[in-house]
Amino acid sequence: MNKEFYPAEPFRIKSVETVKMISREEREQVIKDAGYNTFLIDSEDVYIDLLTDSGTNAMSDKQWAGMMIGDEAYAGSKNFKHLEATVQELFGFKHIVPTHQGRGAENLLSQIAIKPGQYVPGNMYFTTTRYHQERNGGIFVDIIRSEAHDASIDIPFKGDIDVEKLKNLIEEKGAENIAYVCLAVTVNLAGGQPVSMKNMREVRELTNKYGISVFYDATRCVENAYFIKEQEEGFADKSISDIVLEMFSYSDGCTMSGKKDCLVNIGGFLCMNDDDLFNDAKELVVVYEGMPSYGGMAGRDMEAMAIGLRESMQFEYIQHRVKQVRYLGQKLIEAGVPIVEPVGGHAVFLDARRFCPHLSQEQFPAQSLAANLYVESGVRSMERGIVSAGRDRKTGKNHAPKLETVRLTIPRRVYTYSHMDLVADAVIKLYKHKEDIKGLKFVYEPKQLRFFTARFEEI
Ligand code: PM9
Repeated sequence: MNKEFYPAEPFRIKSVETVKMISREEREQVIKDAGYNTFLIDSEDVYIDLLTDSGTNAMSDKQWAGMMIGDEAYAGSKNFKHLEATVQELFGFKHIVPTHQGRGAENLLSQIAIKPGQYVPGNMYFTTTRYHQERNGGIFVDIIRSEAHDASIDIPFKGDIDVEKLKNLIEEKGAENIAYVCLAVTVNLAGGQPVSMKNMREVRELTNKYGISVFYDATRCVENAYFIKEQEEGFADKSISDIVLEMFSYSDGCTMSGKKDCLVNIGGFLCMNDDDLFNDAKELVVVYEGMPSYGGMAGRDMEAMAIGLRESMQFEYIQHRVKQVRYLGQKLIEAGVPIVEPVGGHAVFLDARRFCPHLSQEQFPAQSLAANLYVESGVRSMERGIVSAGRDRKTGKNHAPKLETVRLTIPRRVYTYSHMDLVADAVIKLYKHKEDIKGLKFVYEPKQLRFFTARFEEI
């Protein structure tokens, strides 16, 4: 193992959940019954669940205590006031509109800020984000730096926007035809790659010149802030919350899936500074989510979110979080397993192109690799490649992303380094007989966000 310092868990365990491993024969049956889609496996049949870091967080004793002071009034909940004040203080935005989760916020923002035919440039797509942009007539354009599409290039801040690409797009299409810039911190599908503060400043400077808004996808903003503190010059002595505040000062608002960096199991919100946009969002939130003082969340959920967001900014927590993920990645790198480098904030991404060179992308190598890892070890992961990318709305052709990956996503405060060792051993074992991994074909392909419920069989 390399010399990097891996801190012990900065918490002790107060409540436990027993997990069990079913037999290999049972796992073979389970994956067949699930149509080779790890989303369709029952949680009880999973040993270590690395499907996602979304809503899988362990809450603290203080958050659980907060749940008991939920104010479940239909309107004007005091927990909303607490959440609102916390987000205003930590993110610096004027307005907050609560939603049931991140995609609820994406739905609202896309409806109020995109006119049909307008472009929405972003640093790589995210599934639900692009879905709502396109559903509202937006045209997504990927303007992430080119290196982000190459799994093996190990450089810091691989999530940065290519400012030249953004400038060219604005000049070619005209500023009035850009709805807003969508800047994700960190970039999930690039491997959880962070964006530098320098890049955020540059994007702000450029968009200010043209009068274009910038909305962040803030889902993993605290993880992004940790990378800035660790790797960007001038930030080593700054607190995580000061860095987060500066990050958002270069934007006009954000969408947030609270299920990640807010350390809760459900919830989200939309933020903005503009009063008119806030009014539009409030008019719409009652249609899709609920009153502007709960937006699909219970009072107790909002209380837990307010407490969790503050906890997430503690240095000891976020340092352990990012380094635990890095520990798993480092073990795989040292064993020669191909992964997306550098290791990002929330997950280790196996590079299925190099893991399964005997399969073409049309044979869904990442989908099959995830299914095989489950059979091998009871570890559940997720495909993030051609299946997740879906089809082009106009041409009906498959998007074929350069990154064809399997994501080993680490839930927050849930697993220990021993679990990481177990996962690494399972992946390394599978890599030794990777030629046995067969290709897949669709037997059921949903029209929307197909990766969630698609079914496959072996070729
Ligand atoms: N991310 C994830 O597992 C859960 C849904 S896809 C399996 O990574 C970003 C960057 C996300 C994200 C969800 C959402 C949507 C927006 N942006 O799931 O609706 O990673 O709360 O958030 C998932 P919600």
